[in-house]
Amino acid sequence: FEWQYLDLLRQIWTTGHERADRTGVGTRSLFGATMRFDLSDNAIPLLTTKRVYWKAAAREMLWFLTGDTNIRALVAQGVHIWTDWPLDSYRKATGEAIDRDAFEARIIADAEFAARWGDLGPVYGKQWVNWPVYEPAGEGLFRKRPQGINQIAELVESLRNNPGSRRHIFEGWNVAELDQMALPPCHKTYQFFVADGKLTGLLYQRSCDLALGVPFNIFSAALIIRMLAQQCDLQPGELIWNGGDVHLYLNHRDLVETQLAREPNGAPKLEIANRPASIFEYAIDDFLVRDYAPQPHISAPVAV
Ligand code: THF
Repeated sequence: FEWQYLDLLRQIWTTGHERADRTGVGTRSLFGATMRFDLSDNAIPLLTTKRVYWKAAAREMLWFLTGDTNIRALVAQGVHIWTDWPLDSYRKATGEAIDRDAFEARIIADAEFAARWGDLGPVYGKQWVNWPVYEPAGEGLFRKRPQGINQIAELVESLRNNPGSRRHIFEGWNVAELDQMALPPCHKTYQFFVADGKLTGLLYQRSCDLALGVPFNIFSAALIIRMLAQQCDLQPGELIWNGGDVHLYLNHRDLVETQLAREPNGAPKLEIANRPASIFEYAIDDFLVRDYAPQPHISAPVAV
């Protein structure tokens, strides 16, 4: 499976369109790419040509499913992948030259500070499990219903009761709320397909940081397919990953060159050790990765 990723890495690094991007770092980009990963026999798309911290990705997925959008719960579990965005807004708003560790320490120690500075706005989790709904309140006014739509709960129901449906979708791109989000969703649309007792998932990702984000995103997408399959008594089928703007940041040169000099080794497996009563009750210890002997981690800066 991993050659698909490495081929895309090489292709974009050697032939991508070089352009200035929102972050000011500069990228090489390709528009439109597909990778397919077979998930049968517990196979999981976890890269072996560098260590990927899959537990951070799994914790992030569980955090999405709680509907939480504040980084506090992630930081408390040692997951730092969302810290840079709130940190950046805090620095810009206050002019304070606080470092990342000190910022995270305050997020943990001070609930009020976390509420003020740690929230990403109505990002993934909020839209997935509590998509806002407005109801008429008379005189042409509308009010927000206390509880929005839980797309994930509805998806589980539709997979169980109407497997042949062409509407097995959950969506993060709430057009009306994009301006309140720290970052509009990158992995924005998930669609599912049931055939021969197998569940296949397709992810459409509009913006793809191939070196840093995508290794997390493909693992997470495979994980939610596995969780949904288990909850719906289906076998895992495939993950189809569709990227829109797939790019490499110019400051990821060392990572790209190091990784392209390596070859994949082994085929990691994911076991799910428990079957909780619902999709919302998984815990990190339910996930066991086997046969994972990756080559060393390659660090690279994240563009904010
Ligand atoms: N913005 C950018 N520029 N890249 C992204 O990958 C990205 N994401 C999310 C939102 N915006 C993004 C955040 N997800 C890492 C991994 C995933 C992220 C953000 C950062 C990262 O830095 N990974 C490092 C270190 C991991 C660790 O310390 O645990 C790595 O080497 O994998 C894509 O969804």
